[in-house]
Order: sequence, then structure tokens, then C-alpha cells
Amino acid sequence: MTRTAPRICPLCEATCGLTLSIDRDRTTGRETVIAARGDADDVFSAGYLCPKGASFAQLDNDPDRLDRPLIRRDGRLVDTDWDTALTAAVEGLNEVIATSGGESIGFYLGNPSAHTVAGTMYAPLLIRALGTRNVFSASTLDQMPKQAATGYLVGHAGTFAVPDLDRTDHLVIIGANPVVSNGSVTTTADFPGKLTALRRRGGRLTVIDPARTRTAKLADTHLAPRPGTDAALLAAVVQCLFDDDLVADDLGGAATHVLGVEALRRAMDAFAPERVEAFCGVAAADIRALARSIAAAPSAAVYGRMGTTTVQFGTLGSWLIDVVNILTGNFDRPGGVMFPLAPTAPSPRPARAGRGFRTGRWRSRVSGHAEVGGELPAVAMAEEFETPGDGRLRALVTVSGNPVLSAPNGARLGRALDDAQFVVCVDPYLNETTRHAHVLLPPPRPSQSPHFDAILNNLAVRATARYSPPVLPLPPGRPDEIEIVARLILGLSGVGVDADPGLVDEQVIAATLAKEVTDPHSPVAGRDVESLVAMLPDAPGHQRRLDMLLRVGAYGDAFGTRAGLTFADLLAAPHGIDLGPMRPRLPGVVRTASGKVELAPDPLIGDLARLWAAVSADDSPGPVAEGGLLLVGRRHLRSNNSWMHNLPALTGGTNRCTLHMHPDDADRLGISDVAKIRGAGGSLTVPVEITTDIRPGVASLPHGWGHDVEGVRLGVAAADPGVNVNELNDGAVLDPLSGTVVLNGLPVEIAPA
Ligand SMILES: Nc1nc2c(c(=O)[nH]1)N[C@H]1C(S)=C(S)[C@@H](COP(=O)(O)OP(=O)(O)OC[C@H]3O[C@@H](n4cnc5c(=O)[nH]c(N)nc54)[C@H](O)[C@@H]3O)O[C@H]1N2
Ligand SMILES: Nc1nc2c(c(=O)[nH]1)N[C@H]1C(S)=C(S)[C@@H](COP(=O)(O)OP(=O)(O)OC[C@H]3O[C@@H](n4cnc5c(=O)[nH]c(N)nc54)[C@H](O)[C@@H]3O)O[C@H]1N2
Ligand code: SF4
Ligand SMILES: [Mo]
Repeated sequence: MTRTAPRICPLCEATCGLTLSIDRDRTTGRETVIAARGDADDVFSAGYLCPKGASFAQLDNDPDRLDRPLIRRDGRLVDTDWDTALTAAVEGLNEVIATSGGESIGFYLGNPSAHTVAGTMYAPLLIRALGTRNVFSASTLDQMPKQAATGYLVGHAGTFAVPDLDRTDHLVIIGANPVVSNGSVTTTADFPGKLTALRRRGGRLTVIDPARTRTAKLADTHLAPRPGTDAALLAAVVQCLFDDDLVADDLGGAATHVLGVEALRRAMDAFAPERVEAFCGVAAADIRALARSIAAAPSAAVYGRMGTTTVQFGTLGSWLIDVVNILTGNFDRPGGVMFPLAPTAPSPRPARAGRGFRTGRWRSRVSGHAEVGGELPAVAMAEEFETPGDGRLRALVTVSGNPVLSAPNGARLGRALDDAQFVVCVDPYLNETTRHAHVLLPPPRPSQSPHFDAILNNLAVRATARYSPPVLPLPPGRPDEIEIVARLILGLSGVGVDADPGLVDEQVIAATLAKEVTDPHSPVAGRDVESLVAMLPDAPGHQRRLDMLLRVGAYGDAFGTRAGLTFADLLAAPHGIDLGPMRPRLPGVVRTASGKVELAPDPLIGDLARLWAAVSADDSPGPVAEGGLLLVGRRHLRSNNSWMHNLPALTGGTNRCTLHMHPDDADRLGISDVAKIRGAGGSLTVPVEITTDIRPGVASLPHGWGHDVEGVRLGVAAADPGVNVNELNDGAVLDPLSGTVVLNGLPVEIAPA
């Protein structure tokens, strides 16, 4: 017997709607997901899916996925029951807090947390319950520079402008490969289809990437710069906009909301295209043509991702991307870049000056790295464990992270975790990181978990409201991930791991509504908290919280005083509710101290000296040394960071851990099939694929491989382990404004093996 059920895909930022086929075993009555296809009725994705979504059933049924918690006894991880595991986790952490203080616990939040209700709505509360400022996440291996740049520009690090893909006339993609990644920090389903539609309506696509990626192959113009030089290239675009008088009149209507155009003009004056062309490896004429084509387009959107963030000048580059959008009149208007408004985002308030964005409110103990967005650099974890003294890390809690593979210094971190007093991991796999756990708490299968995109909706190119309830029931006594995290929180706050997990939600609801009713601009200003709480459904805590957020949000019913959304509407619409295209949101989104979009903030203008020094020191476009190349990353459509190499449907074929290099480099270095590659952190031997799809002087190697570690339970992945690219990287070079490590443009030496 087979039935179907809709379920939003949790595997990447595209958030496609899936239709799951569920089979019921006649004798046991047990239900299993057996297939997934795209949900044609989904209001956001209209049937799109990629191979990862299509293998949802394999992921759900992976025999290596842990069903029961593990606990360390006599040095070995063994099965235990939930009460024992949760109690041991809290006792172990409390002991560390009692002997060494809360600061001696580190917390690492990994990427899949952005796709779970537990990660988005409960993990932040767990951090608070731990009471530590040693918070690390995949953000400092990823988009933190974008957060910092946005923070300085609009005063808030979480308010991103995303390209209006459905309406733009000219899309400029820098350092991103959305045909493969399906888009990032821009949530849209079927990015490839959006690019085809752009071309079909007569629009232009420009791609800036040292590799001729699948995305670049669709472009009208492809520029291939030297890795790590985009900030200089963008500075030259800005210089050219000023110099050629291409700055939009009135900034396309945004001028009254923007400060600092003159300061910016002065700061960019030195970066003429002719001055940076050798450094960037892009002809001055091409840079000028790029500036002109953006300025001339009826609308244009410049969009940057990993290749612009995980580099030495990541924050400068992210800032200059939006500077170009602003100067060409493409900020906050249809066809340009716009600020999404999610259904659970607070209802818009009038413009007001805020406190602005600041970093360095605290610093890391060993290297003195500044806090950015409440986090310290992920690469600093190892030294914080290794270095004796007050405040030394003794314990780590991870939620959905695999930093031993995903971050530089992984081997060092692994050794540090071997010596750690206590490690708790919330993770479904026994992998390179979680094998160090003292207590390993596995969330249930995605089919047994609810789904709501509390974070990604804030990045969506079109607003929708969608919720997936669990498709399959949990076995009796089996907590879901929300309950696991909630019980840790209750245990750490002294209420007890056995308390009702819903208490966590009731506290959040009471605190949020207390603020709302006293805010004169809230749709529930002046109302009575208790009577609002009484209107929430008799339902699991996360659903009560979502109901509250929706009802005070922009599209909500304001608790019964206007027509609008409630959580019941989402339950009644299994394929989602469409809330329309993005709309202009200036000046309401601005929270800088001046109350304006600050085009030339001091920390960014200050960092230009570092960029200028690099431009002046190194005008040569060639490799750094004999055998020297710059290494960049590469993603594959059937891969997902470090944790999906265990599904047979996704492995093999072209999804291989190989080094891509240009034939000119291979000839020069005498390399045919296998190469030895050496970086500041170590060396690796890798199979080579020679291809003209990469710029000479640049090589690429994917990340997330290196599964040949003892003690992991990843049967399929271990059979084709690949190598861990992050072993080449000693993690010493960071973008100082964001604490983000350089992953793209890493200097390496390559020789025949
Ligand atoms: N060299 C190089 N390194 C990189 C990158 C690169 O481009 N080049 N990319 C970087 C980027 S962008 C990122 S985001 C990071 C990712 O870094 P991480 O987030 O640390 O690593 P992931 O590989 O995403 O690991 C995800 C972990 O979550 C677990 N997991 C999966 N689903 C769930 C779930 O539902 N709940 C819980 N609790 N756990 C779950 C998996 O088993 C795995 O252990 O890697 C970074 N590392
Ligand atoms: N299939 C698949 N999809 C994924 C993931 C995955 O692992 N696999 N990971 C997810 C995650 S966590 C993220 S963060 C996103 C990332 O999404 P993207 O950023 O779109 O993905 P990448 O493939 O890292 O693209 C970065 C591009 O930048 C180029 N590049 C490298 N250095 C430079 C440089 O200095 N300048 C310029 N201009 N370009 C440069 C690289 O050649 C590469 O093509 O993808 C998400 N989606
Ligand atoms: S693009 Fe693929 S992995 Fe991403 S949400 Fe859609 S089906 Fe899932
Ligand atoms: Mo990422």
C-alpha cells in the first residue's frame, strides 16, 4: 500500500517542495519513504527538484543513520537509552561549568541547522542556556563577510538584499555556481530555470569566476579573475562608475536614504581599472565594459557568494557588491537587489536610527580575534582547546556540524577533542567529528521531523508561507530534534531534562509578546499578553511559536483584528501560500546609528589600505612560485558539504574528489594523472583531471571528503573516501573584518606524485 505526502526538502537553500511516496509493510504496519519527486503544486518550487532531493528516501533510510543515542563507556561509544543519554549530557556539561566556568564550553553550529526547526528556533536558546561566548559556526567558513558588510551598510547583520531574479535585466554572478549549488544566501527553487528565463526575456547574464563552471557556460560574458582579487575588481568598477559619470541620478530613488557618496568617491579614486588589471588578471577594458553594462541595463543585480566571501578581502568584496547595486540605482527596487519579507519576520516598523553594527564586543582568548555577529572564527577552536590558561576550552557542543572535515585545522581540532573533558554532539551520523563525542544524540529521520524555513524565508526571492508536518510518526519514547535540544536547555537551566519541553516555547512566547504589546508600532500594541496566549492553538510548542510569529508578522491576522495569516492557514495549505514578489522596504529596514544606508563606513574604508597594499605589492598575474598555484573550491550537484557521500545514489560518476587543473599548468609541471599538492597546513596526493574549464594558475579541489578516518560509521563514504582539502590549509589567513578563513585562493604547490 502506498500513499503520498508533501514535504519541503531540507537539503539545500532552494527549499523545494517534494512529494514523498510512503509504503506500508502489510505485516508489520511500518511505513517507509520509498521515493521522492518534485511537488508540481508547491507554490515556491512548482515541481523542481535536483538529484539530492530525489534521493530523500535513501537519506531517510540510510542504515548508517543512528537510531539510538551513544554514550562513551571505557573509551568506547555504546548504545544507550534517551533518558540516560540526556541526563549524562547535562551532568557532563554542568560538571565542566562547575569546575572551569561556562566560558570553557565551546558551541559549534553547523550548516544543516539552517534547515531544521530545531536548528533555527531552538539552537540559539541552547547557546544562551550554556552561557558561553565561545560560539563558533559554519558562518565563519562561509557568509560571515556578507553579514558584516550588510551590518555596516544597513545596521543589521541579518537583513540581506537578494537579487530579484524574476525581474532583473542583467544578473552579475560573482564567485557562485548556482546551477550546481542551487543558490545560496538567495533562496529560490530552480535557479537554472531562472537563468534560462532571464535569457529568454532578453536579459543578460555575466559570470565572474576563475573556473568555467556550469553557470559560467550559460553566461553572455564570463570573466575569469585571479582568485581573491574581486574586491579590487569591484573597486575598479566603482571608480569607473564615478569617473565615467555613470552613477544613477538620485541613486534610482534611494538617494534620500543613503549617506557617504562623496567619501566613497574619494576612497575609490586610486582603484582605476588600469591600476588593478594585472592584480586581478582581467583587462581594464573588460572591467570598464562591466561597469558600463551594469549602469546601462534597465535593471541589474550584482550577486556574490563563496568565491567573494571566503577570501582575504571578503567583507570588502561583499560591501562593494552592494555599493555597485546602490550606485547604479538597483538597490531596493524591482529587478535589482531587494530585502525579502518573510512571514515570520516582525511586522515592518517605521524607520528609526538604531545602535548600528559593531564587532569586537569580545575577543578570542588566544589570538584576540574580534567577535563578529556573536561568533568567533571557527578556525580558532583548536587553539582555544590547546592553549593552557584561564578560560581554556574544555568541552564542545556541536549541533549539525562536522568541523573536523569542514574547517581548516581539522586534524588539530580532532586531537584536541580527544583530550577534551566532554563533547556532546547532536547529529545523526557517527562521523569524523562526532566520533569524539562522549554523548551523541541523533535526531530522527527527516520524514519524522517537521519543517519550516524560519531562516531561509528571509532570503527568498518570493515570499511564501509553507509548513511540513512530520510525514511518519516517531517510535514511542523517541524524541525529535526539537525535544532533544529543548531538554538539554531545560536540563542546563536547572528545570530538569524530564520537564515538559514545551516550557521552552512558553517562555519564548511570553517574552516575545510582552515586547510586542509594549511597542506602539506592533500590530498587537496595548493588548493583554495572557489573552493573546489563550488564542494560540493547543498544539506542539514550535507550532504555537510559529502561530504567534505569523500573527504578529507582516502578513498576520494581528490576533484576530485584521484579515491575515495564522498557523492554521499553513496547515490547511499543504503546498504553501504564495505571498507575492519582493517589495521595496527602504527606509524601514535601516538600523544604523545615522538612520541611513551608510555607503562609506569607517571600518570598511579603513580596510581599503590592506587591499591597496596587496594591489601594489603584486601586479603579476602569474603563479606565486614555481609549481605554485592558487587553489579554489568546487561543488558537485550530487554532493552536500561533508555529509552526503554515504548515499549510493549520489556517489560515483563525475562526483569525485579530483584536482582540476589547466593543461598549460599540467604540461609545465609535468603532471598527467596524479599530483602531490602542498599547502601551509600539509600535503595530499590526489588524482588529477586536466581541463580547460579552469584558468591557468588556478586549480580546484572539492571539500567535504576524507572519510578514511577510524571510528566512523559511514559504510558507503568510506569505500571512496577522497582526501580532505582542508588539511592543506593551516587556517592562518582570515578576513579580519569577519573572522572568516580563506578557503578560496589558497596558495599551494603542485608536483607530480
Ligand atoms: N575547503 C572548503 N571548506 C569548506 C567549504 C568550501 O567551499 N571549501 N565550504 C564551507 C561551507 S560553505 C560550509 S556551510 C561548511 C559546512 O560545515 P559544517 O556545517 O560543519 O559541515 P557539514 O558537512 O555541513 O556537516 C553537517 C553535519 O550535520 C549533520 N546533519 C545532517 N542533517 C542533520 C540534522 O537534521 N540535524 C542535525 N543535528 N545534524 C544533521 C551531518 O551528519 C554532519 O555531521 O563547510 C565549509 N568548508
Ligand atoms: N550541490 C551542492 N549544493 C550546495 C552545497 C554543496 O556542497 N553541494 N553546499 C551548500 C552551501 S553550504 C553553500 S555555502 C552554497 C555555496 O554556493 P556557491 O557559492 O554557489 O557554490 P561554490 O561552488 O562554492 O561556488 C563558488 C564559486 O566561486 C569560484 N571562486 C573561487 N574563488 C573565487 C574568487 O576569488 N573570485 C571569484 N569571482 N570566484 C571564485 C569557484 O570557482 C566557484 O565556482 O552551496 C550550497 N549548495
Ligand atoms: S535543489 Fe535539490 S537539494 Fe535543494 S531543496 Fe531542491 S531538491 Fe532539495
Ligand atoms: Mo555554506
